[in-house]
Amino acid sequence: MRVVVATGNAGKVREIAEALPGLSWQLEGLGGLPLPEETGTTYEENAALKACAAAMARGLPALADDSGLEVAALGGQPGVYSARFGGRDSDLERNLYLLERLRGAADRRAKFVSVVMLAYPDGHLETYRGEMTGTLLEGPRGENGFGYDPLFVPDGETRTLAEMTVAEKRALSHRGRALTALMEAHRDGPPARDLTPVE
Ligand code: ITT
Repeated sequence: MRVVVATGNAGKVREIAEALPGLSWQLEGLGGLPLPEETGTTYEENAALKACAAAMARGLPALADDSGLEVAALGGQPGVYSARFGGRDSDLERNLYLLERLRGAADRRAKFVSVVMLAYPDGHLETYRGEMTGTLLEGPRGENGFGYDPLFVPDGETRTLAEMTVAEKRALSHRGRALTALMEAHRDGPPARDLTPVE
């Protein structure tokens, strides 16, 4: 099956490609197709916007991920707004802004959430969600990954996500969990679905 990977984030592309080799899918890029503005207030809404736009434009199933970091001391912010946190333009600036917002905070617990959606051109949607809890350091460590990875140490680990390989991150990450659920659902072909029109 040909599947469009509907993301402009190169870090996500790497993780999605690494996580799905068990399915003999032919993953394709956006090929210049612009993604819609993320006007939703939930991960599900934004993932559906991205996946459906790509599926309809390309006439192929499309996979999108909407994700974010929820910080306990900030009441769950930045959440769905993680890519635009503080209006900062780069991962580095957003990490510095997060450190500034958390300066002196004793509670450094945080949670990553990923909602992966597979949309078909006929409008059918499959949704998979994954989460990962951990703590935020007071300074960055590691060169791998993207986004807030250099600040985040998953529970039970000593290394940040940016000190792990793509495969190590997948084994415990929010996105890895969502993609594993997708892969299991598709191991024997697409999940059975009822296409009877709703009366
Ligand atoms: P697309 O919409 O094109 O997929 P995006 O980066 O804008 O790319 P989101 O709107 O889902 O994606 O924003 C998610 C942000 O949350 C992302 O830019 C990072 O800042 C952060 N984030 C999500 N998953 C992450 C991860 O695994 N590691 C580090 N940061 C992550």
